[in-house]
Amino acid sequence: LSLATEIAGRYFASCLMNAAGIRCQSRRDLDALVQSSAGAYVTKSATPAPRSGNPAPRMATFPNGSFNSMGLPNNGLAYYLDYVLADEQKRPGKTNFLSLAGTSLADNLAMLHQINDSAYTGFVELNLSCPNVPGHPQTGYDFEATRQTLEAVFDFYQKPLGVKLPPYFDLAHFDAIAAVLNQFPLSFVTTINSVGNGLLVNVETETVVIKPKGGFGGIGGASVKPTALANVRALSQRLNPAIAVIGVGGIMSGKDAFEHILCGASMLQIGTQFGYEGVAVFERIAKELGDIMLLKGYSSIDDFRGKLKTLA
Ligand code: RRO
Repeated sequence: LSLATEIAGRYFASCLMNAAGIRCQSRRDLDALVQSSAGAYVTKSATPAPRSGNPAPRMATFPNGSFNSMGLPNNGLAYYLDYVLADEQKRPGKTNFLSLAGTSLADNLAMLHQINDSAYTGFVELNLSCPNVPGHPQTGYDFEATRQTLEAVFDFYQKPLGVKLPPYFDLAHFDAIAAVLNQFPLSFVTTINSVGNGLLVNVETETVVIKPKGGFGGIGGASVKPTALANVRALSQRLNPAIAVIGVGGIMSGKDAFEHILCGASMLQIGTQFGYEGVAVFERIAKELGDIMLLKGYSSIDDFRGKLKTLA
């Protein structure tokens, strides 16, 4: 039985990894991921210079999920690029993901030039979906801005790159974003980022629960799984088969992982539950997913990936 997968010709011994943003900001966090049974890691979304992010409190949990308005705190591109370059020296042939989230097209292009000119051989996950930087709408909800971004990127960028998308909620929007993405040589899309701009209310204090943006924040965890599955499925059905779909959203168990793969995911990212459980989550979910596959007689994820059936 194997949980191995492949994206853009790169092999991964496990299809489980972290989701950008959770426990991947510091070298210490990344070292723990390297030591774990995750098939790869992704670094916290980087901007050209370090950022401290939004004022605290900026994160909360609720019974069925997580809630954040971190505001892109990160140690700057040089920190993460140094880390992945050193890791590629130590472990040649292992592919990981460098996440970028410039707050302007110019910032994204400047970072991609730096990476293009470096020795880095891994993947870039270009985040077009941060919901939490005041005054910066999510690029992924603007189809023309997304097209212009990718046009400018692929005009010079030579290494494997994918995009992190916000959740879409209308079939017309799935058609529109897929039509844009299919025009470019993307290696993958990662779907979904947080369900943006939700609101939690504290009845006792009659207040919001986080400080930034008047209390609005991105929702993750169990409550977003149906939205995540719909996005994985709808994009898998519409994208050129050379573009792998990475599923993220509400994966807390092997059963959730199995559902994402049935909907078409080639790799699975774990965010909220990784935050709660730490690196032990990768072994637990691998075991649970393996047990389901064994019961069903599947020996690899390709045996059932994308094979979700509809009702007659
Ligand atoms: O740092 C954040 O506030 C953040 C980012 Br960049 C993102 O892409 N998704 C999210 O939920 N939070």
